[in-house]
Amino acid sequence: MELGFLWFVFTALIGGFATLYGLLKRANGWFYESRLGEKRYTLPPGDLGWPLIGNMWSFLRAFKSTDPDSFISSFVHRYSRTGIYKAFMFGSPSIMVTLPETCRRVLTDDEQFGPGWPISTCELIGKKSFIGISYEEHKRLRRLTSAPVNGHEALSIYLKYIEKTVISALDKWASIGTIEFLTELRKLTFRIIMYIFLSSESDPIMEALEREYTALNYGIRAMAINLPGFAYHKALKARKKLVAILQSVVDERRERGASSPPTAKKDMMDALMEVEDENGRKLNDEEIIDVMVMYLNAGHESSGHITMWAAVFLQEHPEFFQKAKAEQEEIIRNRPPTQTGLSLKEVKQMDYLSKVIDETLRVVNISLVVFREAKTNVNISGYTIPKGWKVLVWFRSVHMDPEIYPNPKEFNPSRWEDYTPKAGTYLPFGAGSRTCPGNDLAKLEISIFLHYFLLNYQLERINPGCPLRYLPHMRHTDSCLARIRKLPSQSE
Ligand code: HEM
Ligand SMILES: *[C@@H]1O[C@H](CO)[C@@H](O)[C@H](O)[C@H]1NC(C)=O
Ligand SMILES: CC(=O)N[C@H]1CO[C@H](CO)[C@@H](O)[C@@H]1O
Repeated sequence: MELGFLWFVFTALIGGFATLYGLLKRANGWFYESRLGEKRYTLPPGDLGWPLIGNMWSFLRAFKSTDPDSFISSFVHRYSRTGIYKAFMFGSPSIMVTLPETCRRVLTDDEQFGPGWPISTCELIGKKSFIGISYEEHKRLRRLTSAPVNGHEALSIYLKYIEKTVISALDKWASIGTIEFLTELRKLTFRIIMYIFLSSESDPIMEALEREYTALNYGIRAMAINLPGFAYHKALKARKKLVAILQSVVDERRERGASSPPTAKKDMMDALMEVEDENGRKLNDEEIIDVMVMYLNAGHESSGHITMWAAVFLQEHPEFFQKAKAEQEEIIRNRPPTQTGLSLKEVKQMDYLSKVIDETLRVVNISLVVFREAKTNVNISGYTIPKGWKVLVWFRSVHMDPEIYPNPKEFNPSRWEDYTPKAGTYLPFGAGSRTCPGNDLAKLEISIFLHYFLLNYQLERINPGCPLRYLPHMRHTDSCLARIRKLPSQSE
């Protein structure tokens, strides 16, 4: 009797918890889907996870593990290879697209999709940067700002500066001994982008700014918790400092304004301060600063990473290293005796090196995902993307798809020989109207670096813990210690 009652209470409790668990697990789905009416029945497969956190727990767990792709593969396993799934990410109901056709469709359709970065990211990058402004404004500012860094011809102006900076950095590292490789590379790429955008070469300013950017980037990849001690909080503080520094530059230029000779060299900051729209309106300080904050960040962070991985991959694959080096030696051999240093023409002849970089961009998958938002209800392959939902364009799954790239995790530049990727299957710089405007600059920088690295140096990774995986929060790769050794007597 007694026992029977206890047993009853026990099963009731278990049953209660199970029901509560089941209810909670579905609550998020019900909450966001029920308001869609009939459309809810044509949503792609997937699940919206738990209330408030959605699928973020499994996302973060996967990305802290050794197999980040387990996050997407769990969707593929549960719901089959539809390439389009519903989920709840970064605080919003979202649709994730993971196949070439769907990724490309979303990226190239400006009518139906606008930028959709999480509010926390906009707060850090800037509401008046490219991810926060209107379609027309974006188009105008993009035209203005991308010309100076787009196309190899425009870049020939910067080639000499990049070359000089690369040579002296490598030389310095070789004399120091052990360095934090990624940190040093970020400083190098930052110096280059500062020169192009701000004509600045002052070391103290550069180091201070670069430090703030490092904090900013940790914050972009962390949970948006604005409490002391958390990465996001530190990132907001870093942004404030960046804005203050850039504001002082704007102020100084406005003051100098009329007095400077019209022949003085103009950089990106000058261009932004001068531009007017069709109504004669100029950009205000906030707009100028947000665009600069964005460009200076986008313009060094990824390039630094890719350069590091390219060097590491080459060093770890002697056969590719030798092949790439032979190509660079050939370039030097064919050089007219009167020429000093690299020319743009030579960079264009670096066929094999270009494949090494393409392959690095594919494998390293640094830009894992970009965000859009549906402006209307969209029908993609028979599924509805509801108006207002986020769309996560998951490049990484495309680059790691074994049906497109056999043995995808293997670094193998030769896969690019006589191979042109089909539309949408290679997206390291995105696609459509928001394709990375710095893609040529990035490739140029990396090529120049690898040219001198291959010819004269060798890399030695020191701490065995230095991981080969890429984590969205990059502390681990930062501490990748390395030694750059100069090879005895080689041509410069
Ligand atoms: C290897 C290095 C780089 C990689 C992998 C990379 C990747 C990307 C990707 C995937 C996007 C598209 C984002 C989207 O669709 O929302 C993008 C946008 C952008 N990138 Fe890069 N990027 C690199 C280097 C650079 C450099 C050197 C610059 C500076 C000139 C730069 C400036 C930008 C800007 C301003 C945008 C925003 C464009 C827009 O929204 O219209 N990036 N980048
Ligand atoms: C999407 O478009 C296809 C082809 O036009 C159509 O057959 C399908 O019913 C549409 N689906 C939805 C959910 O609107
Ligand atoms: C260099 C690097 O981080 N590559 C990663 C890209 O994604 C694959 C698939 O998960 C990882 O295995 C690689 O380590």
